Amino acid sequence: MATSDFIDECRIQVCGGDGGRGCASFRREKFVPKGGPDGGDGGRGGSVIFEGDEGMATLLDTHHRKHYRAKRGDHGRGAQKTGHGGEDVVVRLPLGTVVKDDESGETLCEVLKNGEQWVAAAGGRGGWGNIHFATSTNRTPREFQPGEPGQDRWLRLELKVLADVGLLGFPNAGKSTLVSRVSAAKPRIANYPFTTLHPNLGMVEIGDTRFVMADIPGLIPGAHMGTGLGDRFLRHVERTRSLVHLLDPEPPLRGDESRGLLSDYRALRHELASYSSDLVDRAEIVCIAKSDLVPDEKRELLSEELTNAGIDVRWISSSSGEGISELVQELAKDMQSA
Ligand SMILES: Nc1nc2c(ncn2[C@@H]2O[C@H](COP(=O)(O)OP(=O)(O)OP(=O)(O)O)[C@@H](O)[C@H]2O)c(=O)[nH]1
Ligand SMILES: [Mg+2]
Repeated sequence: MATSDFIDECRIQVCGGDGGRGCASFRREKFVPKGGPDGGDGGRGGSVIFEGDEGMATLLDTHHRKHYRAKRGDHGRGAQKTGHGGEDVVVRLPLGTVVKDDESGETLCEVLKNGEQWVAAAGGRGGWGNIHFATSTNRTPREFQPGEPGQDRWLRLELKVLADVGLLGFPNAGKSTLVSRVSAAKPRIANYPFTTLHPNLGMVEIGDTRFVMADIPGLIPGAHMGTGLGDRFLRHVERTRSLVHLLDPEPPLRGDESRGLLSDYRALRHELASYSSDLVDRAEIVCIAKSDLVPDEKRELLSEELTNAGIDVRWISSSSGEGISELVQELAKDMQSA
């Protein structure tokens, strides 16, 4: 998917159709000069309906087309004919879409299942025809009701991809490389930060177990407040069951004083905690990536500040394969026990 095609936020207007007007008419029969009322009811306006579609991966469609209006109901007619209902408009959305009221920010619905429907804007009820207004004292009522207006509102759509495992790390830590190693996903990989600009999902299969791993763009300090769009990226790992945190040994190896494994780890945990208490409590596996680049004699030096701080780390390399199958097996075990 081209980067510009991945859209995970948009605002749209949804309007249900108005109900049709009720009818005021009287029966006409031979030899009956003044028949009773026979005006039918107006038809119901169509609704705008959201439907989950597992084949969609982005909010691109709703980003381009912002207004959805269902048809109005037909007016009632004589001879007790009810107007036809207006046609519904079905808007298909990717699974994982959160629907919020644009004004209040309140979450109204989460689209999680394929085919699941939700009424985004209800059509208005049709008005009553004059047959409903006949009484013992008024046998020739001329009253009828107008149709009710359809619901009209602005909604905010936010996509949170559905994945079991989320990959976290600073830019360039090797997240995309890992997902490409353990799944068939082919994300862009390059030796500079911010290569990944939108989440990539990879399906990992091991024995009978399958799970989805989400590679997100790299995070930097301030991510929870939106620095580097971090808050938008963190949203995509909110629904995961566990996290894999990749630490990049390259900066400390080349003597970059501003970056160390423990300080990187803490900086990222700080972002998680500031973003959501849920995320910081989620099960996580901490890995030092690119182990093939670290000479044996430097391993202990690099890992000991983490182990001294009580952080359980493992070494992995998407190049040599070290630690990869153990990691995948452990994640699979977590999935089975969940
Ligand atoms: N030697 C070695 N290089 C690796 C390994 N994993 C990743 N790399 C390299 O590290 C660089 C960054 O890899 P990416 O997978 O693009 O990193 P990322 O974390 O997805 O980066 P962003 O998308 O920018 O956040 C690339 O040049 C990779 O080839 C590894 O296990 N060993
Ligand atoms: Mg990447």
